[in-house]
Amino acid sequence: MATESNGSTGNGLKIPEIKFTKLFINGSFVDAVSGKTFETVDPRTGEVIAKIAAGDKEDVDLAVKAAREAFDHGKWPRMSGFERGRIMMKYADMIEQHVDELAALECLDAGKLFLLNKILDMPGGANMLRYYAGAADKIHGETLKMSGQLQGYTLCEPIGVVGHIIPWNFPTIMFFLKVAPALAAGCTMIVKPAEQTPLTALYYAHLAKQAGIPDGVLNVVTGFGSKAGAAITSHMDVDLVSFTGSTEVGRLVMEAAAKSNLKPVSLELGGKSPVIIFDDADIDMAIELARRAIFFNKGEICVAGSRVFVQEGIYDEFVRKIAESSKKWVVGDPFNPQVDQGPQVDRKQFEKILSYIDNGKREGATLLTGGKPCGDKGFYIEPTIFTDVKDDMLIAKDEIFGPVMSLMKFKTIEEAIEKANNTRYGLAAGIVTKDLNIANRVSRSIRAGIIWINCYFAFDNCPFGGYKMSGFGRDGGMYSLHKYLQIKSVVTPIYDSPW
Ligand code: TXE
Repeated sequence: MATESNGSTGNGLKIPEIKFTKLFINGSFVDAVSGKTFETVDPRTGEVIAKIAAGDKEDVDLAVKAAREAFDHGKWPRMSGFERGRIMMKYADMIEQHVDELAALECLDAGKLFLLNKILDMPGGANMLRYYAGAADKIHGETLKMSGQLQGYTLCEPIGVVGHIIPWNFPTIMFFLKVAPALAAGCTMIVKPAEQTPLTALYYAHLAKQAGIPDGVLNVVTGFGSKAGAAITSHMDVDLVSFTGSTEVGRLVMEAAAKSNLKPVSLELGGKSPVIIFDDADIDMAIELARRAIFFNKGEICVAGSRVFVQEGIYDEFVRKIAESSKKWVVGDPFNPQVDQGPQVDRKQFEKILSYIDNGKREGATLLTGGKPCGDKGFYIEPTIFTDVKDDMLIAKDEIFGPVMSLMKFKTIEEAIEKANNTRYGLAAGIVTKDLNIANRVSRSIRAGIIWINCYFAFDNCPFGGYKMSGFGRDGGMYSLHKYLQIKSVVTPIYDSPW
């Protein structure tokens, strides 16, 4: 495992210049009213990358004022959907024109693999803009069948000023998963990126202006959750909050919305997703799927397949082979294209994961591989697998959000379904089998927002979100567009109608 200092990237790539560090309000980059800043840190080294404006209530007030003005009197909600779509397409093209710089920024700030940022995250963000751009001129209501001499129809109107609060694990994907449908709907907005990863969000604010999105439509307020985030959720003039983050903060978001103006909220929270592997599975494919399901993005992914259930007939072979395979998973500098896993996002997350690993050992699970930090600096952790995990152990119950797999054995389909559902979460599940009937039966029985059969992390434009304490509301697909729309019924009498 090798890490490089903050000056180089471990692959000869230049560290990108940090161009944007201030709040983006009403089309301009500005300091926080308080003048305060916070540090964003390189997880490869723990060194400070840049000081970023620390937005607070006063800054959120200014951003909401700009967004309100842009919504109530500005062009964006009033222009044709076609024209909004055209600007969004241009915005998407601009992301691709800056893909190397953006991929490097996200690698530096979040410890995410440079190569995957470049081929997945940035193009993914651009394609979300294109997907919803294509929908912007197809938003319409319906004609209602009404009794008597009445005519009725519905209008789909943008919901208004939206607050998007996003996490650090997919700074680009989360940004556009929320911003793209809201833009298409004609909303105006304030985005609060996570304090760990503010860099690309500020760059996207700059590109939005270049693409022609009018001032005030897209504002970015960087800062801490308890300050800038809380100010958004309790604001009387924010019409909707779309949140992705922890279950604990999800509760606070709902509470603040209830105590202020009863704004609707959508919450995409944590997960503890099962991967269920049946005896008839192609074992090598199942091992590859299972290890990617948990180690991809260093396990910092809400739909990570953190509980792996393997049927007893192939269990021993599976354990032997996955132990070998996880040793070939390369941990190191995320700028290096040979590396599979970079550092955890920050010290807090790093320590949280290590304390769960200690807990697993204390509670009697067997450590099959990994279990330790690696390297002499930065927040790197070995890919870790526990066997002999019991349902009631903390490592089987809590979202660890790190490269830690809990491996468990099952006998029957019924047992697999029961164990898979034995969690307070319900975000995703994976099923590996060649038997169509098993696949269909299990997918209908698992209480989770997305089920992958013989694949994992396949999203495209699927709507996804939670059952149970994984939250509610859907991001992705046309469902998400409707989250940002209001339905208004319009009724008129028709005099002397023959009907
Ligand atoms: O999340 P927070 P954290 C889970 C994962 C992780 C744990 C803690 O298990 O280990 O949460 O991560 C903003 N009002 N997920 O502490 O705090 C915050 O600034 C309004 C799963 O980083 O929930 C950031 O922008 N906003 C998850 C965002 O909420 C507040 C992704 C998420 O941060 C706020 C991330 C407040 N009072 C973590 N407090 C997923 N579902 O993908 C914080 N925030």
